[in-house]
Amino acid sequence: MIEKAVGPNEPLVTHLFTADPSAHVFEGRIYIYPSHDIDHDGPTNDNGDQYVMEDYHVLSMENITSPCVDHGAALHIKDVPWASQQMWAPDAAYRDGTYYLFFPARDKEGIFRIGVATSSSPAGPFQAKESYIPGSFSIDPAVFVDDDDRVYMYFGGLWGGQLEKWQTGAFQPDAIEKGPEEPAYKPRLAELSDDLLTFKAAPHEIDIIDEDGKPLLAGDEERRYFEGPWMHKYNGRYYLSYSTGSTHKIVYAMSDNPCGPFVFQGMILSPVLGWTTHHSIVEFGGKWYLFYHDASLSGGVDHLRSVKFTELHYDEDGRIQPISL
Ligand code: FUB
Repeated sequence: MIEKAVGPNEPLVTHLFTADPSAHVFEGRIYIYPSHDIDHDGPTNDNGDQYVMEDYHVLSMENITSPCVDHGAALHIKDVPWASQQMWAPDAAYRDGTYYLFFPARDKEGIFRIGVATSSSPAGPFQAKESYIPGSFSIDPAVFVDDDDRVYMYFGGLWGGQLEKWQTGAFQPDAIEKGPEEPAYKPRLAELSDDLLTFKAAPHEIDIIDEDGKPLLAGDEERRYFEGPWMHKYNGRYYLSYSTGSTHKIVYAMSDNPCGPFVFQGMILSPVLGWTTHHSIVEFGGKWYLFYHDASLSGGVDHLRSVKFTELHYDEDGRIQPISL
């Protein structure tokens, strides 16, 4: 389905609710890989039970002012042998003629895992692998291909995303939450194998520190990592951006190394309508864009969100100019 031309800060599509946009330029077009929000009568809670998504649709735009195309259902949970429910924020990557869709979902035991599906087209449809990536857990995979062709997956989300239940390296359903003075939970990083189907080694934590080199604390809710990581590179430096969750901001930290440590910098996007905030950053035609979601189209229903974009600017030191909508 093709809709009218899209402007900045307007829903890319209005016939679907979409969230968690991961934007990439493939074959000269902007492709957006969002979650597909659906309505239901079930509960809303901190466990994220309201996000009951069952499939993915791929969106694309010829350029930043053109209509947005919905390429239809690209992968349904009934076609993912290992998954039971909740297809949350996905991402995509390309290598050697194949497009890879990375996505989290709960396995048959209710534990979030990260799976892969492949296609010969960036628009799908995608064919899921039999099992999730061995050693994967939690949510929100963001896959970054570096200039040297090494491929990294950043992932992890608190609360519904279960990251705090993995502190020992094994899933602990009754894990005790950290106190506010303890170091914050950290996002995870794993380098992908050459075929992008497995991790080269077990995922490890990434350090996010303040300007004095101290780790951010769990009680520092204005700055600490919550979910929704994204990695991009600008002028040779690595930018790790993410959601602060309970304070509803998109913030970022910088490093000279894709593995960190990352030094906290500041806010990219102020809170939007709705509890969640989730974004991606992409360069197209020499300009930089922030793709994000909010719940304005549904009148504030947080599990019925819409993907939008806005232009992003850097200052001369490479700092991102904060956006307040
Ligand atoms: O869409 C479900 C979850 O909400 C995502 O995985 C999080 O990043 C948040 O946007």
